[in-house]
Amino acid sequence: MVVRVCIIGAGPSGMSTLAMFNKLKDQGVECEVRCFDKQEQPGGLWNVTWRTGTDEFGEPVHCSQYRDLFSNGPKECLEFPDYTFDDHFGKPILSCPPREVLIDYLRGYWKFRGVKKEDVLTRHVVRNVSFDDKTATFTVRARNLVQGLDVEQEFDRLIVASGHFSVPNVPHFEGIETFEGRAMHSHDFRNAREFTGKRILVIGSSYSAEDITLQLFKFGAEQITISYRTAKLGFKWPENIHEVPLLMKIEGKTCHFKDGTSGDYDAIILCTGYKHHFPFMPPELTLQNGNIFNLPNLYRNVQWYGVTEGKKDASSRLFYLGMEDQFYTFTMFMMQGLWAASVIKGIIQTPEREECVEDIEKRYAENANLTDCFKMIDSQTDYMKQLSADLNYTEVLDCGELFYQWEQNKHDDIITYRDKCYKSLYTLKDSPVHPIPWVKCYDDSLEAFISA
Ligand code: NA7
Repeated sequence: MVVRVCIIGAGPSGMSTLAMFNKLKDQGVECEVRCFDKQEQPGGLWNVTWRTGTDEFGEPVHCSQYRDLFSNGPKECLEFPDYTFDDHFGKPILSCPPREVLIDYLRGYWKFRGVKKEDVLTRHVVRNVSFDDKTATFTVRARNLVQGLDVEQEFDRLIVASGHFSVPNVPHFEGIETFEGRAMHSHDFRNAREFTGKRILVIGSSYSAEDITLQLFKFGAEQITISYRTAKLGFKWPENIHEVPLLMKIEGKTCHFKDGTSGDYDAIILCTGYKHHFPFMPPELTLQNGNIFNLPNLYRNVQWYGVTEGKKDASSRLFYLGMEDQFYTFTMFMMQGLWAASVIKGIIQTPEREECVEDIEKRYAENANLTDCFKMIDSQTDYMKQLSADLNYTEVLDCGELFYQWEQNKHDDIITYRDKCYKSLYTLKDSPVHPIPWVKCYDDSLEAFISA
């Protein structure tokens, strides 16, 4: 019997899973894999567009990236053991490359693993999924956006890999309706040049707030204030950047903060994160959580068990990929894809439900201990080791030390941390140094970066 597998989403997670099904093609049960994606080409968030709001088909724009985005972590922390950056580019490249370099590398990896264009039905948006308890099958209905027609197909397994950094979390602040400037979410941020010479209020204190602040600084914003809810980012900022407690109220152009201070701004950028959002899934099979490391209802953060209120099982046949908060990225998605493919093909066995549920609950409770970035790094490193152990995977994937170095470099100097070099786990070579420091590097093209 051939197992029919559906993957929703052709970003780094979905494409890695296709790659891993290829890798395992001669092992275990035969599978027929179909992947749907609403965008014009695979790549998920790594496809950038100028569009915001809705796309040319009236669908919500997936993109949350922007022009001039350079990796905010070393490429050595996301390098595939079986296909290094040196393999792809034919020479050593710098540690924090721009977006185009990273998507080019991903494309190279997918090709290396034999994923073909026709493996993904692009411009197909999944509208509805239902699960039949009796037959343990999923019915997936997708709209062919180009032809305006629906396709419906039955599957034995479902892998949801549609991402969770695409649907913005947009809190309300008193007076924002009458703010006399531009108010927007980071999801719609495309080009820092729009803010040159302006006074900007950034709300939030995580990666989007940090990187958008740096982009604004690089492109000459006059003044940037970062307003945090829980904790400061705490870097040594240049003098025109400072951090204040949470925004309480807006009057005209004036923003009032929790510590009693206030200031006038030309724009407010909400860097307040994203939502798990799967409108095509039945509610009882829908993952709903904030951006945390150990997710509820998912064994190994991947295989669904309907444990929490209102949820139900899907005969262990439903998988979510790439839905946790992340230090590890491409390699973690690859390992999750390998894990899911190995379970589906019967190459590895998972424990009985009771043991899986116990493990999910234990890991979920551990979120409370993840109180600083080093604990988070250690926890996700342990998770990678756990996946490796399940799969008997012997390549080294432990980037704990690299992440520690990276955190240290950021805290030493947030403006220059991207100019540092890191050693590849696989080639054991240090990356070269960029001839132009990141803060002065205005050409983010692949060509410019590779020839630098
Ligand atoms: P994150 O990492 O999920 O962070 C969301 C931030 O938004 C975090 O600092 C939150 O503060 C803040 N937040 C959320 N709701 C509010 C309200 N109501 N008021 C003030 N602040 C709020 O999302 P990012 O977009 O920064 O990063 C997403 C991914 O993009 C990241 O993993 C990288 O891979 C790139 P809190 O700390 O919870 O108080």
